[in-house]
Amino acid sequence: MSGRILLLNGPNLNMLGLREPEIYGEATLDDVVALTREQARAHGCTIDAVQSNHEGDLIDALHRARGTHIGCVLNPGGLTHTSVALLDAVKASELSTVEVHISNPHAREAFRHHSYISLAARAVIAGAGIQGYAFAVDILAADHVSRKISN
Ligand code: DHK
Repeated sequence: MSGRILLLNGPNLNMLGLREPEIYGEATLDDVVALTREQARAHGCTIDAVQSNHEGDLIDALHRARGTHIGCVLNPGGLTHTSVALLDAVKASELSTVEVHISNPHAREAFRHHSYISLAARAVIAGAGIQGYAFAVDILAADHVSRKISN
């Protein structure tokens, strides 16, 4: 079951493994990409991985993936809680998007409890550590199979 999945990581996720390991763990962004690729491969899918600390780059990546990818695994980092523009880009991309958080934002500061992105998310996975990225791939791949069967 082939299909391209966009793996999009936002601000500060390039610092995984170094940054607040008691919250985000010791795995690096390379580990996240490798895990996500492995899970995608098990479903016959491929991953295009993008990380940026710049909102506009994330928006551009979503626009580029419109019509070419079966879905997006998105950890928007801090933009989760602030960015209407990123929400609009998720909608404009028409990509089925699974929002992933390594930590559980609901168990943290109040400003992390609201997500703009969730308004457009197919699903939200939070607090499962980096394994959440693999679960997100499972959801997108399963949806892709269902769509193929019903078409
Ligand atoms: C990552 C961040 O960088 C934070 O700004 C979010 C999210 C939580 C995570 O848990 O992956 O609040």
